[in-house]
Amino acid sequence: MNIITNHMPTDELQALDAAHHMHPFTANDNLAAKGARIITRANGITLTDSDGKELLDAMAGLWCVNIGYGRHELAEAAARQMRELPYYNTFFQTSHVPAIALAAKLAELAPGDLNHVFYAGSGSEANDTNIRLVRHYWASKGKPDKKIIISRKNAYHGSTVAAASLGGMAAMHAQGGLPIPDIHHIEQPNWYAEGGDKTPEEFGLERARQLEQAIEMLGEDKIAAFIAEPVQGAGGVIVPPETYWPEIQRICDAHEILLIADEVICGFGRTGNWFGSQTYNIRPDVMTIAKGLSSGYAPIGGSMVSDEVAAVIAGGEFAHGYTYSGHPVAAAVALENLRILEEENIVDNVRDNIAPYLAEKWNALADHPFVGQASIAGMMASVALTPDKSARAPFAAKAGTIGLIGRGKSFDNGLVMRHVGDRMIISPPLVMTRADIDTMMERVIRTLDQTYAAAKEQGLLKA
Ligand code: PXG
Repeated sequence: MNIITNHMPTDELQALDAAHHMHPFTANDNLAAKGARIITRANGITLTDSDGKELLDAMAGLWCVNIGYGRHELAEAAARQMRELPYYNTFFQTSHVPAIALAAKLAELAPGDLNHVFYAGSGSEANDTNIRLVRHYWASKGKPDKKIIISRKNAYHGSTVAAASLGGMAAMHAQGGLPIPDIHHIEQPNWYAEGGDKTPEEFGLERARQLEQAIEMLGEDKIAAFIAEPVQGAGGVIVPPETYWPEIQRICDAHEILLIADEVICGFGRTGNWFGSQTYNIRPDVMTIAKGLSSGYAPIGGSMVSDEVAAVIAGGEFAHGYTYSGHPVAAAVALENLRILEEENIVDNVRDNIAPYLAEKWNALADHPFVGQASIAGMMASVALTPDKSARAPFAAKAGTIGLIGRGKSFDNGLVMRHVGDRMIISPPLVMTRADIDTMMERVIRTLDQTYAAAKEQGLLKA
C-alpha cells in the first residue's frame, strides 16, 4: 500500500482526492480541475495547508472548534479511553463510565429540566432521533395523530433524509424527493431580505405568528413539535428580531406542542451563554446538540430531553439507537472539552469580554458602502452585501456570485470566511483574544474592500 503523507506534493494529493474522494456540499464540476485545498495541521485559531500557507480560521472548522485547535488534553483523553475501553454499547441495559459522566455533566449545564440525553453521532442523527422521539412521546400519551413537525424555510437541521426534510433548504429538497411527509415549513424571521417596509419588531411578531396560524390551520391535535435554531447558522447567521422568540415561546406555551431548540451551532458558548436558549430566554422541551459538544475533536451529538418527556419515553422501550450512541472515546473527549470550556471560563469570557469587543468592530461594518446589514450574536456574525444600501437590494447577478468572490478574496487574505448567498459569515473559535480579533477584522475589512472593487470592476454592482 502507498503511504500517503503530509509530505506528498499538493498536486498529487489533489489528484488522488479528485479520483477517489466524494466531497459533501462541494461544486464537484470544477473541483477536479482546481484541486481541493488540503489542510494538514492546525493550532489555536490557525490552519496550515499542504503548501505551508497559514489561514486564520474564522469558521472554527464548520462552526465547531469552540476551544480552538491543538489542545493535547483532548488527545490524551481519547488515548486513555481507547486503552481502557475503546468501545462498548449502551443498548440492552448496559452502560459505561464516559456515557454516564457526560450525561450527568450535560444535565448540570443544560437549562431548566433538560436533565436527560439520548446520544447520537452527529447533529443530523440527533434530529432524526428527535422526530422519532417526539412522535413516540405523543403516541405513548395516547395521541398517535400528533405527528407533524413545524419547521422553517432556510433552516438547517442536517443532511440525513429526515434532518434534511426538517431543514428548509430548497436546494436540498430538490434532490432525492424531500421532504418526507408530515413536516410543515413556515417562513423565516429574516428581516433584511423579507421584512419590506416593516420595522424589525413588527416583522418578528408577524413571522412568529405564522406558527400560530399553522397550528390553527393544521390542527393542534396533529402537531408534535416546532423546531428552530435560536439563530439560523447555515442559513446565513440570521439573527431574529427581538420580538420573535418571546412570541414563539408564548405560542408554544399556549398550545400543546413541544419546542425543539436546535443548538448544534448555538450550543456550548457560541452566543455568549452555554446555550442559545439561555440567550433568547426560551424553554425548549428538547435540545439538539453536537459540534461544540466535543469542539469537533470527535463526532458526537445528542438530544437533551426534559424530565417530563423523558419520563414518558421511559415508560416502555424506545426502539431506536445507533451503534455509536454515547461512544466512549467521543464521550471522554466531549467531557474533557466541557472541562476546558468551564475551567477556563471560556463562555463567561465570550459573554463579558470577547463577544462585546467583536460586536463593536463588526457592527461598524454597517458603515461600509457595500454592506446592507451587519448582524451578530455572540461569536457568530454576518454581513449582507448589497449594491444599494438604502434599499437593502439584492444583486442583479445570480445569488452567491458576489459572495463567492468574497470567499476567494478572503482565502487570499489568509482568512477562512464563508459565504451564504451574498452574505459573508464568521463563527470563529471562542478562544480568540482581542489581538486575534483585531487581526481577523483587518482581514475582513480588506476582503470587503477588495470584493467591492472586484464587483465594481466586473460590472456586478447592479441591483
Ligand atoms: N443542526 C444545525 C443547526 C446545524 O448547523 C446540523 C444540525 C447537522 O449536524 P451534523 O453534525 O450532522 O452536520 C447542523 C450542521 C455550513 C454547514 O456550511 C453547517 C452545518 C454542517 C455542515 C456545513 O454552514 N451544520
